[in-house]
Amino acid sequence: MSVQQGVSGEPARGEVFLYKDANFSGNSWKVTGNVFDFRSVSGLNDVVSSVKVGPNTKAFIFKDDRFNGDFIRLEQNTQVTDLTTRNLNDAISSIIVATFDSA
Ligand SMILES: [Ca+2]
Repeated sequence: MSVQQGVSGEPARGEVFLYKDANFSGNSWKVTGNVFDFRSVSGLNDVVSSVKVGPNTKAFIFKDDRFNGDFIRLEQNTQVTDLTTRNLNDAISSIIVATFDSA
């Protein structure tokens, strides 16, 4: 399973932290792989408001399931305190998590 409920500390390589509320608060999930439909994880669909991406990791977050609809790319070590600023608050339904080696 590529999603675990609850996070602590900061995301490591290959990890993306999702939070239900802005400013990295509320329920949280650690994601370590692609999830094509957030409805497969209890309480996760259309609720995420803030995100942290680990080192050597990129995330693509999508408004719709199966990597459809509006999306944004988040570079390594990105922290988005409020997805309202990216027009994706309480809206994302799938994610791609990609890991790479340092140059
Ligand atoms: Ca939310």
